[in-house]
Amino acid sequence: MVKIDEKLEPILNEVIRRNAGEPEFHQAVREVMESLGRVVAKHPRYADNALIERICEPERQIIFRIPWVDDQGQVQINRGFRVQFNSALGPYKGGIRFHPSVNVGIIKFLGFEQCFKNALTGMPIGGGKGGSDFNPRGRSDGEIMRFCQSFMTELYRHLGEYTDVPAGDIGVGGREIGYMFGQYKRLTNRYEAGVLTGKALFYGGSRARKEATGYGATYFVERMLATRGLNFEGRKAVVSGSGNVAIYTMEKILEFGGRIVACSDSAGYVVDDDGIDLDLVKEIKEVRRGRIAEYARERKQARYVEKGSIWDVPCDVAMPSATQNELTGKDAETLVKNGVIAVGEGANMPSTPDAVRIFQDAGVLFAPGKAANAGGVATSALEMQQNASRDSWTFEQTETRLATIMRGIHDRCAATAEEFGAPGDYVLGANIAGFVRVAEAMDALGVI
Ligand code: NDP
Ligand code: 2IT
Repeated sequence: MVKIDEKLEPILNEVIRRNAGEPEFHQAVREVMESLGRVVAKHPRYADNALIERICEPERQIIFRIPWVDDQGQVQINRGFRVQFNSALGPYKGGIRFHPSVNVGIIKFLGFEQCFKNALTGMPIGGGKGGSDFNPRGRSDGEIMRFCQSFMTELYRHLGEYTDVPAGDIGVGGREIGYMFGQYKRLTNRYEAGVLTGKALFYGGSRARKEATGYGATYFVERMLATRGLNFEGRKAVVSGSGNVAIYTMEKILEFGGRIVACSDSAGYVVDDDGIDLDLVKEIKEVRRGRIAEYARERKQARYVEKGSIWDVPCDVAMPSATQNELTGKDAETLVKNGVIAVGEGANMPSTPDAVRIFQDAGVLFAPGKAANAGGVATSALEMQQNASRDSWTFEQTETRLATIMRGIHDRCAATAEEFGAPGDYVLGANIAGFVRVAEAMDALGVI
């Protein structure tokens, strides 16, 4: 573990003490603290007025009961969360996750990361995150709708286009956003398009939002490769997951001339040496809502591996795009041994701390999630802009904005890393650049 600056260590210890049993939150805070030592050494005023302590404490945390009736007529209970972390830069902004693993610590880690990610985009959005331990797997459309309605029946009072603007995350896509928007509209009697992002086009959604996280992560990696005179052309890529982020990461890599050799879901991974057929993945995941194992049943040259790690598949570029801590130190060693050049995190915190260290020590280009996957939330902010002006932009216009934003984030991280004496360290660059923007805004607003 990296040593924490002596001014910051007590802050981290206090975060651990008062948020007991939340290892993901501790991990996310620790990583930022590891980077901030260089900032407080250069600019001691950032350690004044309990600024860093305040940044680690969410402004508000909401936990609520979600009762709903399943198709058998049984009453089910889930738990809902919204952590409104920081609104110094704008309304709380961040996704909603439906997954059985969701708990307050996971939502808090995601909300904490979101503050710095959103700051990095340069757009007027604060940080928040929400979700539920509801498991959508195997649920009918009617069950999903009733669940989303019950979720929103409690949450709506805490939202608003100037207050808190959720979007999708794991288990929440266009269908769920539609059901939540419908219930919000009904409860408030307001057609307030800007209260949620990731909407379908016909009721205020933005073109390119669905593609934005994956496309954005690939733009980031392309720019990072270019710093070494490299590109995607002819390169082998492995992308974990097969959800929203993974699918559109694969699409952009293919457009850049790369080849996808493997993708996965939580049950296993598929390897296709002819190159993954993305149309088939989309059909299985987006249309049928099926499992990735179906891919190998329909493509004879492909193989499905039920146990084991997708990171055993040799590649030049690895893009973990499923979930937190999915890529371990052992996986990182394997990837390095197999000659990986670049790793771009599409998911939030998918690499464990020792994995990150192994990549950086081996000189592998490494893009942390809070920078590389910021294209999703940045395009959500573009959706908010379109809603505010009652406008709708073309795909090209929106994607061009996204590409410019991603280049900006890359360059800001690279320049900040250099300024603080760690050239090429995108983790340090992202943490410091994101922190400084949040800190400046908080400082200007007084003790809040
Ligand atoms: P989806 O629900 O669309 O897809 C998630 C994918 O990851 C599925 O293939 C899923 O497999 C797999 N997965 C989920 N949980 C686990 C787990 N515990 N172990 C192994 N695999 C798992 O979600 P997204 O694509 O939207 O999100 C993926 C990641 O990207 C998350 O970390 C999210 O926070 C992050 N992200 C998402 C953004 C967005 O705009 N959607 C923006 C920025 C980051 P299975 O179907 O088997 O569960
Ligand atoms: O992790 C993320 O940045 C998201 N899930 C997207 C958040 C958003 O508000 O678009």
